[in-house]
Amino acid sequence: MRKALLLVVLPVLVLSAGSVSGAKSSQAGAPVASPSLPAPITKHGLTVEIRDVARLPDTRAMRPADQDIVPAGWARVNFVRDLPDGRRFANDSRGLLYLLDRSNRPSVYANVAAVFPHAIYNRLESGFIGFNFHPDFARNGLFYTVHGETAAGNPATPNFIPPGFTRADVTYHNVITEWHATNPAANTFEGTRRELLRVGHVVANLTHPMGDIEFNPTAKPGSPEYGLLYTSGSDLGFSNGGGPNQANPRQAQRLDTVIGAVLRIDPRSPSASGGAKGLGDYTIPAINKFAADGDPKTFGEIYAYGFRNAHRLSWDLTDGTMFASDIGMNNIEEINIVHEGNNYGWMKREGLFENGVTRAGGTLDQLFPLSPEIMSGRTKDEFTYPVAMYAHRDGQAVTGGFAYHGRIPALRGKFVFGDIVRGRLFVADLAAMKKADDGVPQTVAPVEEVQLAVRGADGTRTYVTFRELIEAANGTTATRADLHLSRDRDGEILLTSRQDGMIRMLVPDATDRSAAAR
Ligand SMILES: [Ca+2]
Ligand SMILES: [Ca+2]
Repeated sequence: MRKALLLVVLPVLVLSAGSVSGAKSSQAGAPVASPSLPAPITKHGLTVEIRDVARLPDTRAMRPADQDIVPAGWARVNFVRDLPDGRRFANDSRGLLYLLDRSNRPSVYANVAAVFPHAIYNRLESGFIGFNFHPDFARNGLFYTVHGETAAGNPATPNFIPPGFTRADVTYHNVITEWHATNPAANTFEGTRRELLRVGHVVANLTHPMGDIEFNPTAKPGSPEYGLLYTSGSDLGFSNGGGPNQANPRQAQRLDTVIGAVLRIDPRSPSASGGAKGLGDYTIPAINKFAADGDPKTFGEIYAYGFRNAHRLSWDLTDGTMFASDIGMNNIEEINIVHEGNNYGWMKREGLFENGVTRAGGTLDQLFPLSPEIMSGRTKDEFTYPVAMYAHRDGQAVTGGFAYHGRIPALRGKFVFGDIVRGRLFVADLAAMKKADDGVPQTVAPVEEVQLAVRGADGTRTYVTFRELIEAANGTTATRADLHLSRDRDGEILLTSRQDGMIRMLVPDATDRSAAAR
C-alpha cells in the first residue's frame, strides 16, 4: 500500500456564489462554501495505454431522429459481458444484443427492440439499457434485460407506481425481463421470455431508470446469495425528471417504495421457488434484511437505499466489497461501498453536504455544509457517506468502476472509474477507499486522473483523451464522451462509448516487462 488514507480537508475554498453550485442562483437560504468540497482531480504521472478491441455495427439509421438521443452516434454501447465459455456480448441501446466471436466480430444474438414495440429510445438511459447472464447460464440458459417503455398506448400494467400516484399519472415503464435460451450454447437466441418487474415513472422524461442488473460474482454456488439479482438504485427521476412531479423529496428516504433503492431479488417466480412474491413475478430472498425484519411496510426486496442514480454496481473479486457509482445532482459524484440496510442519503445528502431541498424554500442544486461534529464522526447521523468523490468542476456524471487486479501493474490495487460526460479516467486507491468506509464522513480516498496513451504501429506512444479517440473514430466532434466501463473475464477494463460504438481496452504498456512476464 503506497498511499495512506488522506483526509480531504482542503484549504477553505472561497466561492463567489452563494451556494457550492456556482452555475445556479440560490433563492433561499444562505449556503456557504465548505472545506468538504472534493479536491480538484489532477494527474500524478499515471499513464495507461488503450487499444481498440471491436466496433459494433453502425445503427445510426435504426431509429427516427426524434427517437434517438444522439442520432449521429455510431452505436450506443452500454455494457460488455463475458461468459465463462469465452463468448463476449455487448448491447447497443438502440435495441440489439450482440455476440462477439473470438476475433471480436459482432453478430446479432437477440433483437431486443423487435419484441418490445413500446420501447422508448430518446433519453440518455433509454431503449435497451442493460443485460446480464445468470451465473449458471451455461446450464439454465437464463439471462436478463432492462429496457424503458412509454406508458402512452401501453397495455401493460406496472407492478409498482410511486405512492400517491395512479396509473393515469404513469409516463414511462422500466422493465426487467428474464429470457430463457432453449440452447445456451447457440449463437443466436431462441427461447421464451418472462417479465420480472415493471416499474412506473411519473416524471415528464424517462430519467434514471434501473439499468444495471448484477449477480454478485463472488457468491459461490450453493451459497444463499448465489443467483440473486441486484438492480441499480434510482430515484425514478424524482430529482430532475421534468414536469410537475420532479424535485419531490417526499418520494425519497422511504422503505415502502423501490425509489432510490438497490434491490436484491431472487429472479425465480414464486411459483417455482415457493418463496414470498415480490412486487413482480420474482421471489423475495428470505435472507434480505428488510424481508426478515417482520415489518410489511419495509419492502423486502430493498438491499440498500438513499441513492439518486446508483447506475452501476460492482464487486471487488478478492474480498466481495460491493461498490455503487451514484450520479449526483448539480454538485458531487460519488463512489460508495454498499452495505445491506444502509441509507446513502439522497435527497437529504449529496456528497458530504446537506442538500438544499431539505430546507424550506431550498432547491436541489444547493448544498449546505454538515456540522464538524457530523463530519468528524463524533456525532453519527443515519447516513452512509461516499468513500471517493469529485465535484462538478471535474465532471458531470460518474461512471461505474471496478476494483482492479489485472495485468496492468500501475492500476493494480486501484478502483478504476471515470466521468461519463467528459470521458476522463480516474483511479482511487482501493485500500484507502476501504479504510474510508469507517462511518466518518470526512475520511474519503483521494482521486487522481489517468493519462491515456495509444501505441502507434512504429512503437511510438502518443497521449490521447478518450474524447479524441471518439472524435477520430466518428470523424466529427463529440459533445459528450458517454464513457462506460465494463470488466472482462480476465479482470481487464473495457471502455465503451454511446457515441462511437467502439469497445476499447486498457492494456499493459507494450514496453512493460513486468506486465508481460506476469
Ligand atoms: Ca420488511
Ligand atoms: Ca469515511
